[in-house]
Amino acid sequence: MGFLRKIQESKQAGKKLLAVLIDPDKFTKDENTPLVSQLKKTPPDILLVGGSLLSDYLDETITFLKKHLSVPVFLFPGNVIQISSEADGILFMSLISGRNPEFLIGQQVVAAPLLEKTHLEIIPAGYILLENGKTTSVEYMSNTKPIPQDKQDIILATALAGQYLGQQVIYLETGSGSNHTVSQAIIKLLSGKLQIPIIAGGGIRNEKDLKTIYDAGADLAVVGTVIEENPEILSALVEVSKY
Ligand code: 1GP
Repeated sequence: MGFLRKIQESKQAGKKLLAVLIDPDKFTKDENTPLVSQLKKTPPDILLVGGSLLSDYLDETITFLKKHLSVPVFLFPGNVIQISSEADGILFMSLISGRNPEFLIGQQVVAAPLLEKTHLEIIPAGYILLENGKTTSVEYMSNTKPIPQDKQDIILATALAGQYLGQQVIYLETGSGSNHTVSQAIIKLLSGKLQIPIIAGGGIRNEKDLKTIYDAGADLAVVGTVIEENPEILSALVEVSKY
């Protein structure tokens, strides 16, 4: 089963999924690191690999992850050079909160002929960047403005537009290392109105944050920084995702 099917079926069944974001620049390709041991012990449902800016090629990291773990590995690309045929799939994102044509369609056009040559599962994703009180890497690198979290009508309209344009998931992002998660009110509002699954990421630091995100209606939550800093917390987070 492809991962899109999995997330759709989980949504229908009211089940929750957990993704761990791997930044290849911060990842050590050694099976004895606490992070890799923990990923083996309590695997999440999916690994996302990518970042706003990478200083190395992705292939080796993905090959390593595929060799040592039996979890689907999907690309979470910050730009078109972050494509690898070693992965299982790609979140094919359009940054719909922004008004920079390069991240709405430009990079996607450059990527499409490369993707056509791969076996990757391509999941069309509407990516919505939300304001979190500080300038995030995504905001700076994409040269787009995040939507303020109190502009709920604009956030909803953006997500609905994504759904009507055919995107299969909506990804709500406050940015890696953010001090705030996506607010519960926003996730609640969108999950009551959208038919497609909701992914939420940015600022999830503990079980309570994760539970709040799930209770609000997110179908897949993404954690990055906290797992880099404290891999052992993954077992508690995986447990929350299965409650
Ligand atoms: C993925 O940007 C997030 O959507 C990851 O954020 O690093 O804050 O967990 P954190």
